[in-house]
Amino acid sequence: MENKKYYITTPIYYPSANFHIGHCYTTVIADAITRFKKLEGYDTFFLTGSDEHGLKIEKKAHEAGVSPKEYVDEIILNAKDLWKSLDIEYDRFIRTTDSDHVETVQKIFKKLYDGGDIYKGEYVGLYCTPCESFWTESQLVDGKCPDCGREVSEVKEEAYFFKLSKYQARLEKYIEEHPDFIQPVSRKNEMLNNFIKPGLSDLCVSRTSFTWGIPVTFDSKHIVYVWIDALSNYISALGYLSEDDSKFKKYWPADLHIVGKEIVRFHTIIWPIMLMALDLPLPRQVFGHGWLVINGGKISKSLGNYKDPREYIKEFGVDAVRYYLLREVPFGNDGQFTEELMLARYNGDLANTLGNLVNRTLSMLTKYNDGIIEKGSLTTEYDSDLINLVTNTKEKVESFMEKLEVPEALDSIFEIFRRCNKYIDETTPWILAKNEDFETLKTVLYNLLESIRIGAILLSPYLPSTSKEILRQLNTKELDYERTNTFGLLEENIHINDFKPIFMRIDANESK
Ligand code: ME8
Repeated sequence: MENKKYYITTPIYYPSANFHIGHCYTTVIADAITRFKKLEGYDTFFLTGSDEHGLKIEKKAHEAGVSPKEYVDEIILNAKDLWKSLDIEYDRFIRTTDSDHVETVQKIFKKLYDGGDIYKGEYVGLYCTPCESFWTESQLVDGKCPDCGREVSEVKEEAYFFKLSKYQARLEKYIEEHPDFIQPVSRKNEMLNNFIKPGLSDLCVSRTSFTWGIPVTFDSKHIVYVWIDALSNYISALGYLSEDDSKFKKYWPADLHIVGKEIVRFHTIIWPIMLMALDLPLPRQVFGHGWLVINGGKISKSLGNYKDPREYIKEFGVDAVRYYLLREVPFGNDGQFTEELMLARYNGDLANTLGNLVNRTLSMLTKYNDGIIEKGSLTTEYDSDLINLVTNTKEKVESFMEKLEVPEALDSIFEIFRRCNKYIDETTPWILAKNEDFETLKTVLYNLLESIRIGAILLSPYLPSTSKEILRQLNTKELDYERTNTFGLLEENIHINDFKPIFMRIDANESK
């Protein structure tokens, strides 16, 4: 097979002991996309991690009476535990305190300085501490930070600047000529019209007012601005400018940076300009997704409208949480999160459509054919419609995934399960049994099981443990993704006797 590579990243998260379901969104999607690309035969690299420097962390550590490193070492475990509980399979969890990252950032800063793209000056500006962002007067909303609505304060300091202005025309041209670079298109227009075209000012990229950051090697009272530090993770993680840069050579440029909409600005202005200044190719795509919202507002710690995502996992199971995140939110737009919606998706799609189908079919196989899978010699008038739908699904899923339309991809797989349920109503196996039409009955059961097998393989990137469990219950060795457009590969004469319901209905009252 041709050596196809796929490099995908999430943002690196601020260390927190209070992750909410919104934080899980980017990571679950990135995980599903990675698993899907693997099925398609790509050599994938999936990067996530934590963004550990900055004044905010320094202050929190001080309040807790520990050093910033001790503080982050402790709470970083929370992220790793959360990703594990969500079945996230990353290739590297990078921490911006990792020594290889620190070294690379220092080399990047020096390289930009030596190349004349970073210069020394004096900064006077309005700074939002919680967001670690500088704003101009005109960007403020009612005199406050446009991102979080909090107070900004005037800061004056000797600082290094990065020549964003020098690259403005080049960036604008690049974005115009590469329509896929910023997606969805609404975000591309927003970046061009609201930020780039009005003019880019040089960016202040060092700080002297606090110390928790990466020191500038040639001027040690300065530390590197957190966003320069954080964005560099996408290449430092691969060994850029290090002794072993084989991963960098293999995987860069990134195929996809998935980020929340509020940080698209950093990823489509500062980051590409850093790469241009370093003479590196730009990522193929930055995708800005919407937020998970509760009653129209962002889920947030300060609003207190969130639960630890592990509580939902305990209640509904990991795949139910993954399913909700992947299915409910139109990619690119905001999506609602409520426990009622979660329960409705669980009972409707997972328990009724899928769980019940699998259990009912295996029970009928046990009852009507002693649990043995066999192809019958007679057919029904409904077979070809079912078979066509099932064998066309692989292509449909691939075309949705190509456009990152994950909910649509997942729904087209569930179309198989819905069609199977309809096929049961159409063929009425219990009547076939009563009439002793066993050859048709075997066909009907085989077609159902084969459709379920194909559906389960297609489901594996999204609901990995459910997929595995269904395939285990089917006792099949035919697991090849490439052949999921071929019907009839499920082995005959397999004996099935070890099965149990995969999703049990949950009563609304029980879930409280
Ligand atoms: O921004 N719905 O980190 P972060 C969907 N360290 N996504 C949400 C969300 C919600 N309710 N709440 C948060 C940072 N997110 C930086 C990134 S990258 C070089 C540095 C998403 O921990 C948010 O949009 O504040 C972002 O993509 C991610 O969680 C991390 O946010």
